[in-house]
Amino acid sequence: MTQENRNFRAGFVALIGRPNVGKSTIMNHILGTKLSIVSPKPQTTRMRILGVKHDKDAQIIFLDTPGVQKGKDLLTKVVMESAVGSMEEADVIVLIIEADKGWTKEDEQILENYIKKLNKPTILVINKIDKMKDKRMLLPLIEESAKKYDFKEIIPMSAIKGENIDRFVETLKQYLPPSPPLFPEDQITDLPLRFYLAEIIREKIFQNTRQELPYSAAVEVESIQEGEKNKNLVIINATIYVEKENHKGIIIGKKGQMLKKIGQQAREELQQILGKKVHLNLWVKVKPRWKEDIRLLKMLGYQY
Ligand code: GDP
Ligand code: MG
Ligand code: K
Repeated sequence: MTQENRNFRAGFVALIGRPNVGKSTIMNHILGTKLSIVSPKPQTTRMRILGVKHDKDAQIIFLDTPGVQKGKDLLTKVVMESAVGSMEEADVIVLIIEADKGWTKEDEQILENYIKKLNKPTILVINKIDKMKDKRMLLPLIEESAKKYDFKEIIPMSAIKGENIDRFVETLKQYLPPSPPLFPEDQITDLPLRFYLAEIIREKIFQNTRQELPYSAAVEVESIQEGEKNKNLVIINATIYVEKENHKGIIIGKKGQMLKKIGQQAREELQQILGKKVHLNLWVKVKPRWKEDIRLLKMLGYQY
């Protein structure tokens, strides 16, 4: 074993925080790819997405969790279980709060109900410092945070501007156990391609529709096939499930305009990801209470 190998570290990091604090943005910035979908609406992330950062001296495996949330339906329960599971699996927990909002009641609850109970090395990230009107408020917020818990480090950050991300990565490495790499170097996620592509399509629905609709939409990629004659072509068939008839109307839009726009945007991005020409066939189906359907949830990848 060389000196370099002996110093290598590898382990799991859970990014925890209420919806919209910037978990996906942080992970994507670190990985340099758009692995986790980002949107201005809360709860865009439903699945546990594993992203692997490969460095010379370490391998950091991120668990990008859905925001810790409340709700009675089965979907919420499954989502919560995966967030808790991530924390239990992790070597290091990262709690993220927002600089401009300070400690909210929900942040406090996550700290009390999960983090204090798990008692693992925890780093606090104070994200979105670019949104702070008065930068002098940062120091008091750091002091307030230090009193709440024995955080290993408190790191102010602007994920969107990339500020302090490098310092964050270096800090994380210090808390990972010595270990050989756990994943091959060319692998950046364990998320099956089918689910990843479905997430891209779902992101386009989010970005184009408003109000309560996106939360009731799910996407299933049914098949990914190579063109019979043209090997540079990929044919993707996907179904968008919604809970209500009027939601179907919104997604399809006047004269099918909305569905066309969603399809076009998704197709362009899928082509980039796959490096091939894509034919995307999208259907919209009404499935009342799909969030309660265990079989469908499994099919959509919400349960492992
Ligand atoms: P998640 O729900 O915790 O995964 O949050 P996302 O990563 O999806 O981010 C939610 C929203 O916050 C998106 O609109 C991001 O662009 C935005 N955001 C994330 N980080 C920052 C930041 O450092 N500064 C600002 N101004 N916005 C951010
Ligand atoms: Mg997210
Ligand atoms: K979000």
